[in-house]
Amino acid sequence: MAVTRTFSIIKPDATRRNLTGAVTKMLEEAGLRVVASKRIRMTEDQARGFYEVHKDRPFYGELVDFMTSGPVVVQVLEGEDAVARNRKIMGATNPADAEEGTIRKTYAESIEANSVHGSDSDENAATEIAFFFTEDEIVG
Ligand code: IDP
Ligand code: MG
Repeated sequence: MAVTRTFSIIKPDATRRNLTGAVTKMLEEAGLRVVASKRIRMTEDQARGFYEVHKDRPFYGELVDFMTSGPVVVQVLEGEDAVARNRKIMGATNPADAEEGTIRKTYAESIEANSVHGSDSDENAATEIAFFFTEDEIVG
């Protein structure tokens, strides 16, 4: 299997509860390596742009409010089959449906405040990484 990259966000519900390290530890223990990381406060424009694919969903406005409600940690993760590996350790979108041992089962507060974002394809990972990082900020 090829070593690839994915994009992750530790969301405001997790940073508020001081879970940046705890979440990162679960990512690392799942075989992912943090090759870029920064703590930012997303602007409304950034959140709207990042979640553009969801603009027609009923929760879009609330999601933008949530993602700008506190600091987030944006990360590039590297590992074998990184997109699928990250989605597996994240767990289902709704923590009520997430498997035991996943980040969302362990830490998420709700379907919205679900602690982490992870890209859902290699193509989207590349787009999302480029949204927040320049190539020189990624050190493998
Ligand atoms: P994902 O994060 O598991 O890929 P998506 O369907 O891409 O899930 O949704 C993006 C984000 O939008 C979710 O992580 C969650 O924060 C929020 N979200 C998804 N569905 C709902 C909902 O039904 N109500 C409120 N927020 C939602
Ligand atoms: Mg998604």
